[in-house]
Amino acid sequence: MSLPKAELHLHIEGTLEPELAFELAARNGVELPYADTDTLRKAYRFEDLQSFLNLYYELMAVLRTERDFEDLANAYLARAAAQGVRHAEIFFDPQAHLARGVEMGTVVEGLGRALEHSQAVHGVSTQLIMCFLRDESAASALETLEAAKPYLDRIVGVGLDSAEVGHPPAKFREVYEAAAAMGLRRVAHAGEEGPPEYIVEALDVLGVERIDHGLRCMESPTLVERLVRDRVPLTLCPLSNVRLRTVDVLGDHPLPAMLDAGLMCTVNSDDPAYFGGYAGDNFEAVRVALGLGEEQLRELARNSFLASFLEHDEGLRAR
Ligand code: ES4
Ligand code: ZN
Repeated sequence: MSLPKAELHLHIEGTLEPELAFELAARNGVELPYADTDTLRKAYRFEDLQSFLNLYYELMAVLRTERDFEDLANAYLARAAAQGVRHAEIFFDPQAHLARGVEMGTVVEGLGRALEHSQAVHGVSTQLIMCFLRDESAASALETLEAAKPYLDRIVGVGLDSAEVGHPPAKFREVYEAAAAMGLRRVAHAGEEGPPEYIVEALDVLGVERIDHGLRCMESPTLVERLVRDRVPLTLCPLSNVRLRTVDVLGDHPLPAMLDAGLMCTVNSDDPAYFGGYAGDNFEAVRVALGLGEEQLRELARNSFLASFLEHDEGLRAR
């Protein structure tokens, strides 16, 4: 599906395909506990968010050098471009790398090398969003923000990801206040596995401009009303929801009901190497499984540019 679109919910570490994982493992002398790419791909069966995160963090062991991060981002951008992505706001998880002794500079400079030439090479404009791991402490998030200071010219905003339940947004009030004071934009995962109250907290306490996932807002009519009134964008990831069993089958996904309710929905790929598809694959999957028409698909694509952090005139150009 090559409708021009922006991708607003994409974890760069979640674009690590098995083939590249083995290539980087060999290059870095890292031993992977899987015989080959087929065996690894067979491990991509998840019970819930945590069972996915375990593998996601395990495979990061192969990412060690600037060149690794550059190769990872280039591979993603080529695939995204082929599926109509014109602009990508890319999440990365520095704490997961710092914990392995990989410095902030290695990650940001490596990704930056790919992103710098992305417009010319792939026809995709890009921005970086640094995520805090919500199952780590607020103090660790603050240290991470501090470590990012030399690289702020390359980072448009902050996000919040990893295991949601038991880690409400309010835990990160201070670090989000600091990020806002530094001129960073704010988003957060909320309402993926966590309750609607986490969405409210992300808006009220963290001051986020978009909600990543936000699926469970549908359990609260008053929250839906607020999200519609304030045009708060939701970055939905349909194939991710099925793979992580938030939704039983794609045909049961609430996207059509969400559009009917007037919510500002976008469709994104989350961790495409793990969940069975890139941005265009997600568009195509919802078109087929949910019977979305041309007008709804165009609305989703238009929303993606409107909800992006591009300036209005840049957004029109990317489209
Ligand atoms: C994630 Cl799907 C999802 N949810 C929360 N945190 C994540 N990190 C990478 N993918
Ligand atoms: Zn995500």
